[in-house]
Amino acid sequence: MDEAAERWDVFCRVVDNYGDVGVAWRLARQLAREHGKRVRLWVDDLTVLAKLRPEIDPAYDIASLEGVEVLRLREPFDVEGVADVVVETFGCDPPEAYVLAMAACPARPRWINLEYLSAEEWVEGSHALPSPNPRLPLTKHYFFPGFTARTGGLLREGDLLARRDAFQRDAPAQAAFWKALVGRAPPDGAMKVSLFGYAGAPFDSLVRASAHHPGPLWIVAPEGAAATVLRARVAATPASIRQNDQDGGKRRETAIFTVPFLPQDRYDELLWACDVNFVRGEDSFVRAQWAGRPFVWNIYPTDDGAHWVKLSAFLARYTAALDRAHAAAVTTLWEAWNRPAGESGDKPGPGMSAAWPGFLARLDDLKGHALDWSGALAVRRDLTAELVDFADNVLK
Ligand code: TRH
Repeated sequence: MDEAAERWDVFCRVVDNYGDVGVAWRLARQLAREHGKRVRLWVDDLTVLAKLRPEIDPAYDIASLEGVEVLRLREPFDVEGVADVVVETFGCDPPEAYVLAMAACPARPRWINLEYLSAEEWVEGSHALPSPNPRLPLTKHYFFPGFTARTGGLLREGDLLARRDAFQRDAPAQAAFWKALVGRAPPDGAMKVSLFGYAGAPFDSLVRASAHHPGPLWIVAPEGAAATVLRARVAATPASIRQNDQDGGKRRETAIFTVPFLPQDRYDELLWACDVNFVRGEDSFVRAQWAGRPFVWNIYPTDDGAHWVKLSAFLARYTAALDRAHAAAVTTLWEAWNRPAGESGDKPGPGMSAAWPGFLARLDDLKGHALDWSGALAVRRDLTAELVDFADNVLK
């Protein structure tokens, strides 16, 4: 550890699920590994980080992982030094005692709020704006991830695409991955689909709509809402049919695998190994784009319906280079996937039965598009590099 290196404190409070800490961990690791920063990552719920990084034992308040000091964020907070740069993720506010200590520093730390990702146009106008503290001599700056040059970009490790390409070119590595995950490699020509979504997504309808796929189709769901629905479905399927499902898809049936929640880096491999990825929230949504494979986004639903605007904004960008029929196939499936299930649970999905085969029928072209999309995004500097540049050259 370089004692002279710039100190960064990254704060994370887990509001729900995995994305808050998923993003905070990725950022902290990259700051340490690729930018040589001395990084402390403060997380209020280490059990969630432990799901993504099983090396973390949530029984302990402190751990060291990949050059990052991981600490439990608890209140009252004992301030042990203030960093040069302070990042709060998703407006989570550092503890009051820490903020007071920031204000008391002769050289005020640079304070950044890393916001949520959106493809909406207003993001460009809000990115990098200052927000002076009403009580203290401190200014916090908003930093918005995004898809355009006038936003903060997307998290992407320096070697990510090279590792992806190497894995996707390496058939034995993929076979070994599948064997370790589900006990065998998929049959030739199998369509592999990963499934991660929110409770209420029409998982059951997806399986039903897969039945007519002309070839073996594997659906793989890490532990969570999708796995719960699929497990119940498998349990309710007569044993004779289940036997067919388990034969590796040779008889063209859909094979369903529920697997444990994967460590975060292994989840990337699942995305790289699949032909279509159903993802959700924020971080898996971005990882699916870096996988360079067609994907379906289950957006985090909000009561006021604002998520539909966010979904449309992304779809408009993502489908802009597609012809009308391909764009419609993507949009129709994404809208069907995000439509809430009926009151009584996962009813036959409005539209999934047509939308999914329509999407699969265009998969070859959509694969090319997904790769082009990730290539176009990768031309931009990644979010961590943008953030370091912002801290060094704008805030200093
Ligand atoms: O878990 P999410 O729904 O997290 C969220 C919430 O929507 C939250 O409200 C929002 O604030 C936040 O995102 C930003 O979905 P997300 O963002 O995709 O995060 C999931 C993380 O879990 C991501 O880092 C990938 C990781 N993951 C694994 O490590 N292993 C797995 O097996 C799976 C399925 C996911």
